[in-house]
Amino acid sequence: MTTLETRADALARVAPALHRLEIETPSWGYGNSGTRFKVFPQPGVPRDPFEKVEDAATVGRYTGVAKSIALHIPWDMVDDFSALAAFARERGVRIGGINSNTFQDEDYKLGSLCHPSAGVRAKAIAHVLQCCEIAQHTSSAVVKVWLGDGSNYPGQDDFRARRKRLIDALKEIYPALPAGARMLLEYKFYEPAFYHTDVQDWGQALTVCQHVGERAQVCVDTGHHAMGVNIEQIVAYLLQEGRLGGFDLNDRKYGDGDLMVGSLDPYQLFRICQGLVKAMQDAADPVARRCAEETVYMLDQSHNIEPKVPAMIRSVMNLQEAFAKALLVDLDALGRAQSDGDVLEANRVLKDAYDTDVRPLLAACRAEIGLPEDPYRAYLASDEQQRRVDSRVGGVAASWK
Ligand code: RM4
Ligand code: MN
Repeated sequence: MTTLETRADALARVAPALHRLEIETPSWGYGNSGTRFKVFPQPGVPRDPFEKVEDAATVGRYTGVAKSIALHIPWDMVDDFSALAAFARERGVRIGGINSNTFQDEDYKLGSLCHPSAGVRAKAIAHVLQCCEIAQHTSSAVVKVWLGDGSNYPGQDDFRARRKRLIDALKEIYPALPAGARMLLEYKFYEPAFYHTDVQDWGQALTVCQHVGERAQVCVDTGHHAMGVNIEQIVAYLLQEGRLGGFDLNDRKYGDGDLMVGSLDPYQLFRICQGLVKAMQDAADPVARRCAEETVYMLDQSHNIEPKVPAMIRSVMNLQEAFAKALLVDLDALGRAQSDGDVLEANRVLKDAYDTDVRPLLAACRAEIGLPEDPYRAYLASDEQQRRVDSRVGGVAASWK
């Protein structure tokens, strides 16, 4: 924002884009979770996918932008997915991406889609095909594949052979995607495998997608990189290739921390958003522009010690703040500074936008459409949490394992 710009100008510029920004929350972020050391249960957490949908709908109601919930199969298995989708619709949310899970079955010890045995690969393929079928019932536009595949010791398996198995498997699955739906392939640099991971980074994910088909795209989980990796640069290149499918958003200090997005490094989140906002307005690069417009913003977070619904609300607000700041970047001034080679001015333009306190602006945007100005405080002041604790007694609380 330039110093001359008024709050009304800023509001007019930022509000339409902010109202359009849709954020997907993950079903697993509402259940109990923890580390491999301990899962700490909380009272009032959902006991089944329907109650997870209720929580997602609550986040949607308070924030106005969390309009879909991602499912994880088999964690969210139900008998009738069309009924779950209808239940969601009645509460004002959609079923979003269907996340496959090929990392928790005994058979997957040596991998799933990359496994040396054709039998195990067939089982993993059948699972992802089942996810495609579920996507059909829920009208989901995304089927996501994240693999725990890899090896622990040098010599354990052959890199190229495994990659070929993966490409062949995804090619077999691809035609089963619902019409217009996309396959998102997510990378992670290590874990659970410690020596090599089959889809370890964005380049590996991208080249596999290129073999599979146009609608195979890369998912960037912000927690899945080595320290210091320039994620906004990766995002820029994936946009340019038209292959950025979506984000799994979270934050972390070290490994895959699954902390609230923007809680540790909001400046990095801002830089990522800035690349997206710029691409959305880039008439000279229609591929990047379209790709940015279709990018899915999903939160991939597990709330281990913090209350879950308010953590989700805060995460949504953090992302909105990063986006609002990105929208305030004066792109003309930035472009001029870049072509003049004015290093300091270019950086100032970015930093000025980042340093703007956008919270009053966001409060005004929300008020404009009848939402609470501060969704987090409004939720805390309501009886929502108590009602959950009182009504969700008995049964088994949903948990990530
Ligand atoms: C993985 C990856 C996937 C998520 C699972 C729970 O590390 O991030 O996206 O579905 O965790
Ligand atoms: Mn993820």
